[in-house]
Amino acid sequence: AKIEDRLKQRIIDGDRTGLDVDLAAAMADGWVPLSIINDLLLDGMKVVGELFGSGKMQLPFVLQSAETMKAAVAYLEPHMEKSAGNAKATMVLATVKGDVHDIGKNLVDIILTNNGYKVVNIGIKQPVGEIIKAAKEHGADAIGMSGLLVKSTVIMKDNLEEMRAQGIDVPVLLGGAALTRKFVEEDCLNSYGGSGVAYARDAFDGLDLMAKVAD
Ligand code: B1M
Repeated sequence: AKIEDRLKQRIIDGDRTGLDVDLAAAMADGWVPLSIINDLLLDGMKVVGELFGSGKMQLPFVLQSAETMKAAVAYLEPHMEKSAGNAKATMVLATVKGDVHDIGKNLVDIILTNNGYKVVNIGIKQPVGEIIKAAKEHGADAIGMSGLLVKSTVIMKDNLEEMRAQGIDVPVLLGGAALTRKFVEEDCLNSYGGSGVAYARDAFDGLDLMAKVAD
């Protein structure tokens, strides 16, 4: 099979044996690391999501796919283009309470970091208190919340209310597969106000929004 198809299939199969060799071959073919992730590997992850959602794939196999994705991103990360210089702005980033999905969050981290932002990535399953604490401690210019479960969208909205109650007033970026722009821009905005809430469809959207914050 072509290298492109092989890489996508590796994510679907959770097949890490020889992954590095294929990734190196794709780069040698002219693929840049970010395109490998966005155009090939995430395509595979989409299939995994569909198979899992329709009951054709069991959770342990989804986990293997996720591990393969993580290994690929870890391999590619040092090869990504980086912009040097001082941190333009700081984001505190977390996956919300009750949610373990972190591949998207970590991509946001990598892309912002490689573009000169400071990211304080506090991990998964983070209660709002921890997010607020980190934001204060690090003087965050923005807060990013990620969550993939439908129930995470409700938690994000609650978090915004708690942040407002605690006097947090920096832009908040929300991302993750279960969110919609409408939910963020209508329902969530009402829960926060102040510096505003923005919806990021993908990690690059997140980068554009951070650029506005840093302006
Ligand atoms: Co889970 N899972 N999972 N899972 N899993 C989903 C999300 C699901 C849609 C699958 C499905 O049913 N089709 C479904 C949710 C359904 C729902 O809520 N209605 C689901 C479920 C049900 C579950 C469990 C409940 C299963 C169970 O235990 N029975 C369980 C939940 C555990 C928990 O959280 N408490 C669970 C567990 C897992 C694994 C551990 C096996 C694994 C996660 C491993 C890990 O992350 N370390 C996993 C995976 C891999 C998925 C799918 C297949 C893929 C997710 C992924 O990594 N995508 C997923 C299917 C899907 O999403 N359609 C699914 C790639 C990633 C790059 O995309 O994170 O969306 P994503 O990030 C994107 C954008 O959303 C955006 O940028 C990224 C792209 O550039 N983005 C941001 C994300 N965060 C952002 C933040 C920003 C900006 C942009 O700024 C702050």
